[in-house]
Amino acid sequence: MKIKEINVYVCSPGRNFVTVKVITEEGIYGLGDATLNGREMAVVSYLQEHVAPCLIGRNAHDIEDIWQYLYKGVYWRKGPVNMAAIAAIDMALWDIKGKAAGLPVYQLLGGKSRQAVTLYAHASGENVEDTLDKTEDLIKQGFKAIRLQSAVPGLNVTYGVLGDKKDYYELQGNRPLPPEEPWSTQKYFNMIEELFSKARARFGNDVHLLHDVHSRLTPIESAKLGKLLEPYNLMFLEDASIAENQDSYKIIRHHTTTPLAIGETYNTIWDCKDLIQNQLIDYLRAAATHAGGITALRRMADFASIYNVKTAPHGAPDLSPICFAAHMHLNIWAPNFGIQEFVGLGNEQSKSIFKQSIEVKQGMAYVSDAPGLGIEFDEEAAKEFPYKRSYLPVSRLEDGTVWNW
Ligand code: GCO
Ligand code: MG
Repeated sequence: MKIKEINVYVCSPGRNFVTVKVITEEGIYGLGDATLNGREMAVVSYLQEHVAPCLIGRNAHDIEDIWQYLYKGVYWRKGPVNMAAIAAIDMALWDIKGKAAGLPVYQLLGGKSRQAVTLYAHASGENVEDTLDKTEDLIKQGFKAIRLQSAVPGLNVTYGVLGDKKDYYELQGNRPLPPEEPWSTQKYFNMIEELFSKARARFGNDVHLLHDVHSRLTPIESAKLGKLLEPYNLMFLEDASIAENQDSYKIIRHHTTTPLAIGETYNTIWDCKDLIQNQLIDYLRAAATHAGGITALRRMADFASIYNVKTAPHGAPDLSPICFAAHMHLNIWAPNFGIQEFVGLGNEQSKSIFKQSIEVKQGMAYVSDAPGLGIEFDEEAAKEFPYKRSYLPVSRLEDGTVWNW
């Protein structure tokens, strides 16, 4: 089954998505997501100029060989641009293989380990009470796990909080230059315990609670936070600290039994090998789009499984519905799947472009038996929403020092 053509599309139904379509001589095609938020066009050009020409005429069934060819074969390994490009091609090839076999991708991975995928939703509020009200709404909708974020009093903007924007699409829709946002660890610590103590008092112990620190703390501060939140029994604390130095998580681990999750920016297993092998984390949040696709995530999940680390794929709105579909197939298969982050199936514009076959009921997601990834991409609809340059914010401490966003 020879690859005949590879097309790359960028559309912006509220925010930018990079989509790859690999077409075979037989007419079977596959779709992949190559979205790298704030750096989209670098991946587009990498794919068009450097990847696509090498793949024309190759056998679309050779998923592993093509992965290795694009990873080992180019000499320049790793990196977010490179790995997003490999990821998109890889997803598209799994989509093709599934369509050719008449099977959903999860069947090719080994079949179902569970009937449905547990999701965690986001409650992000202007203050503690607002976050708790939103949590209550989500519990009423049937969600069993909820990530709580609240604006930090004294800071005019806080990560994850919508302000006057109606959704995450509007939040990032129009940022032709990176906005700057303040950070104060002290102000954050003044708010955070109240959020979780009030949540447990109001909702009891049955609902899973989670929290994303977004890498704002140093390891010893994360250790302190983990200890402080232990009584509130979090499912996990996400991105407590940056782990470029993977050993630094020993400091956090040494002090707290609060479970730790990390990995949404990781591009390869090498970013988290020590974290996993030394059992310094509990959940791996790597995303198919940023870590080399289904082939790479499957390998990471298997490696993690022998160290009791579960998977919890990134599910932010800057991953396209194609990535979400890829995650669903991995999630339904992976014996060590933990939980999937969920921010909805997209806004109306994105739903007009990406036709998802996943169903969400009572906080659980169900994958369909459609062959391949089970998602369609409407090229004509995509043309109505052209690319718009847009950036993630930059974070600064109150004295002006650049900090981790
Ligand atoms: C999450 C993430 C996102 C990121 C975003 C950056 O846990 O969902 O932290 O909200 O900020 O994906 O591009
Ligand atoms: Mg996160």
